[in-house]
Amino acid sequence: MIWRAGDRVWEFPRSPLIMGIVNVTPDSFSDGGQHATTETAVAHALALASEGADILDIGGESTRPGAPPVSEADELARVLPVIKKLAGATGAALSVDTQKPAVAAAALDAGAVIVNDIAAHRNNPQMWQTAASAGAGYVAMHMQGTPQTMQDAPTYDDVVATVHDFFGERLEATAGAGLPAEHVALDPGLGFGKSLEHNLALLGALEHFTKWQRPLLVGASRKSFLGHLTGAKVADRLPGSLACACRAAEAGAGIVRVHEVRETAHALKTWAAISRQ
Ligand code: 7PJ
Repeated sequence: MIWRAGDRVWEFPRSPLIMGIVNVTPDSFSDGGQHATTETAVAHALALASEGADILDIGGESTRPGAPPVSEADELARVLPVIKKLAGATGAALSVDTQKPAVAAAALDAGAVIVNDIAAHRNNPQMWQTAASAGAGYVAMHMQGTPQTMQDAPTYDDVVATVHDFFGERLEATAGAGLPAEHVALDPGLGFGKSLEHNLALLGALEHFTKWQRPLLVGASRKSFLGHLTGAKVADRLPGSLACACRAAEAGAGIVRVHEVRETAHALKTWAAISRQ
């Protein structure tokens, strides 16, 4: 199985690719906007790359529950300067975390090779066409509701079956928009319209989704369900995040999206050494 993203081609199975999170937002829940300026975001991104990030995921819109939407102009002003500075400055592949086709298009033009679309549930072929015409990689993430409302009372008859069927529908839709499956990665969207039980059920059932023969992206890093499990505040959720990264690796996930790259790389290296026994 391969994943194509611009000039990149990754082969799976392999130890999960590490996607390092670069927030360029003043209100991001987990780092309080400390990387809010272009310079600090670029420096943080380069540090993550040197710690072993294969991919840098650059986002200009906070998607924490209840966060206000950001205008296209503001989002572009946040992410584009960062992507422009990083293009050519790092060997890590650049990903743009956006729900807006225009932001995705500008980011791909500036050197990004992956569109990370947390709104993949919306029927917006424009996003898929944008990724297709750039030959980009595309992450289709499952979300119930919108970031404004998603955690109000998430309910499913069967969360695993729902996400599984969503993946199948999305693979059809993206192919229909001209984006071949080889460009698509699938993400259960932990925390996006999911209770603690839903997140645990999805993490426990990751193998189920390998049926689609596409890399799975798992983003558990620092999420609130880890706080609900352990009582840990956002800054103290690394242990839970690492447990999830190892679980993702065990299930054959292709990509883990994380805040702490160095620690994740060490945990996954250890996991890989054990799993070779
Ligand atoms: C995810 C994401 C995720 C993908 C965020 C946070 C919230 N993109 N963007 N998967 N989460 N693909 O980092 O806690 O889980 S923003």
